[in-house]
Amino acid sequence: MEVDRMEQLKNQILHWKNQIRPWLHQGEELIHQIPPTQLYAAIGAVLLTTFFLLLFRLFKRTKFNTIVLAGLSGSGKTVLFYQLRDGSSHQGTVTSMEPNEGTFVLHSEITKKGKIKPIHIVDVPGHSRLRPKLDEFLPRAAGVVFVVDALEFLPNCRAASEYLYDILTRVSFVKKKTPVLILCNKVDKVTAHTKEFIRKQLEKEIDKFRASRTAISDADVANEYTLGVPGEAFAFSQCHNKVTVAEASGLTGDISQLEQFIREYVKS
Ligand SMILES: Nc1nc2c(ncn2[C@@H]2O[C@H](COP(=O)(O)OP(=O)(O)O)[C@@H](O)[C@H]2O)c(=O)[nH]1
Ligand SMILES: [Mg+2]
Repeated sequence: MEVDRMEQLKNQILHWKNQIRPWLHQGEELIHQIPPTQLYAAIGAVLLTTFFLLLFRLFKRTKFNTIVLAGLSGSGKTVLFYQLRDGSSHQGTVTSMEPNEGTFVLHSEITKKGKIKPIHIVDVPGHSRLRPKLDEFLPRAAGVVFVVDALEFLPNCRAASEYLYDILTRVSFVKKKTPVLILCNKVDKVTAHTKEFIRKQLEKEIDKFRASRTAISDADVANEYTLGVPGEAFAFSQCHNKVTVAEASGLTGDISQLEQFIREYVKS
């Protein structure tokens, strides 16, 4: 019985083989008809396409979705973080000393239909002791939001400029051309300074830093990118990174310009 079945199977296979043989033969002849150069070109094209497809996928996966909120303490970063996440300012929460971090769909986009890409937002505390945290987050940033207190701007102008200068002169940051949004916060109060005024003051202050830094020896500034155009007053438009200015109020939830910036650099 067993032997019989084996025999049957053998015959079946033989039968298939005989049927396929002419096909194989035809295929072989066809390949022989094609000039070898054309054959190689075809194989090359297939390999190249596969390679590029793989590369493209790799590239897509490493697209950053991190937005860094930086700026002095008290500028309103934490409130903005909560507004983006929950659509509420969560008044009365303790001042955070740890980076506030989260990956979420923007509150304003929750009701949107379709697949929405979540955004990773990091609120880096402004305390100078914690600024080394920036080294961790800046390289992964799709964009940096530098929050400025538009109410108490003048007393903080120098410190804010120094912080911004520190970010804008990091060689790795400049090379990546990470976009920066200077966000003038707290515009809900009538005494808030305008974004144009704030931009000009920051430019003036950075110009002073620039002058004093270029006097330092070259060894010290090896890791530092030199800002601006020599002999010209500093303007953000001279930066390698795209720097824009916008307004917001974390308190009232008027954050549309901030959300626009985020969506420009983290596509949904
Ligand atoms: N008027 C006003 N006050 C704000 C606004 N955003 C934040 N604040 C206040 O500014 C203070 C500092 O805010 P916070 O988010 O903790 O700043 P952070 O240190 O940058 O995280 C808090 O007392 C907030 O209530 C705003 O848009 N308008
Ligand atoms: Mg905070």
